[in-house]
Amino acid sequence: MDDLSRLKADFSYSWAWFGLWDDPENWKTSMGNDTNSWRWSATGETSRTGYQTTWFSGQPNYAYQNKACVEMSYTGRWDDVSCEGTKGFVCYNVSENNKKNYFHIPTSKTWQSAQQHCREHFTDLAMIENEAENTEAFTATLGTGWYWIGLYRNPWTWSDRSQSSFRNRHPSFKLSNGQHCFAENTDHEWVPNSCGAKLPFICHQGLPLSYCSQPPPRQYHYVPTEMNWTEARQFCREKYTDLATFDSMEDLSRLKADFSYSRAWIGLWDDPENWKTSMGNDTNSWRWSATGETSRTGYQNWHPGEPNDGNSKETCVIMLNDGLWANLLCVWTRGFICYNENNKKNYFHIPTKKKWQSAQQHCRENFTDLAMIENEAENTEAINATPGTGWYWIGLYRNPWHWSDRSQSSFRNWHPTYKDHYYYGQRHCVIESTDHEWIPHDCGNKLPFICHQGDY
Ligand SMILES: [Ca+2]
Ligand SMILES: [Ca+2]
Repeated sequence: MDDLSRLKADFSYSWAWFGLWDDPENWKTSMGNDTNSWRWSATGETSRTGYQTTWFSGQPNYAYQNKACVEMSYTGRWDDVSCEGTKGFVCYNVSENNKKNYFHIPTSKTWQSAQQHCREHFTDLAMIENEAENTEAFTATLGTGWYWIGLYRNPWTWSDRSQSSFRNRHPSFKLSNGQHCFAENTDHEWVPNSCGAKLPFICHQGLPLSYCSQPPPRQYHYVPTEMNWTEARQFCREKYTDLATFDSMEDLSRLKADFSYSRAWIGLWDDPENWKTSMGNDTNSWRWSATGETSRTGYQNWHPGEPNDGNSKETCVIMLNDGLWANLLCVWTRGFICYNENNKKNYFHIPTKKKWQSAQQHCRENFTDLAMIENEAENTEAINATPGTGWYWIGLYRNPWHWSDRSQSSFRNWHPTYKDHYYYGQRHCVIESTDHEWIPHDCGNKLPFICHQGDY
């Protein structure tokens, strides 16, 4: 209520959105894995197998007030209903050979009382993880009524994934099918509404308290099994968090292999998918100097065979004399094309030969930036601004390398030979030496590797 007392709108409104909702994605079509997904009473967790029987027509629909509980119908199909109703139920035991046995209890009880009864006399309310078990559970019943099983869910989650259980319902709070988002009135009382309705809304700034305590540092694990980079990543993701990410020399100082090795994979790579075949939208994709962002239109005009690996990381782009593009080492000196933007882009050829970065600086001081080109017409205008007899820098570039776990860490510890982006060729994955210095390497080689566990 403290939070609600701090709310103050500076315009008049009758209803406003806030972050509570019951995303149907997590329970309508699948056995999801979110806080508002279906769970089994015996484990308190979402389904391990993902099994769900055919639901009764139009179900699950969640059109009541509180926790949702599941009943098995006279045909064996499932329906979600209010947990407060009373009916017979199905308990289960697990036998020595790990087989579930189901027992029908005809006494009418609420879901929670049924759960208590099953927990006292059996393992729990029926857990059903495949079609055969559903048939057995159904066979245990009389097949003439409705019977509780152990499936339930706690509806509603916060958009920012906070765990807050605080609720302030409007006195006449009532759910209707299809109302999955919450609005508050001027008394800050909450009612469900159809998410598509247009309303003003309340945002919040600041992290939940749980974010304030620093999580424990990443744990590193050397794995002696030799795998290629992709296999190693798969292994790390299954057993730990991901292939190793590093933020600092301190991270490196914590590395300790318990077997001898000469080179090991780490999580740094330069996935060619993001820059070889398209303009891409990843951290290592092509970007325009003027925006620092990947292309808004996706327009590209690469020369056949470009962009390529060359013998190095060619991360700057030139326009050839026919208007086609090629990637090139940024340290070459070339003339270049700047542009100004006033409603329409105007292109200017500067014949002075400069490295890409100096060309960028010149354009930024005298024009808008190095040429940004977002469609065919602009490309024609840019090449027409030049004599068309040489190669000219344009504003396209990229930052190679990113972390497998998508961490933003810019920490690098390259082996001295590889600092300047030479001698890379088709080596898109990174190994570390026993001195923890980094070297680009062919992703297909089989090597030991380092996984990490934890986010920091
Ligand atoms: Ca229902
Ligand atoms: Ca090239």
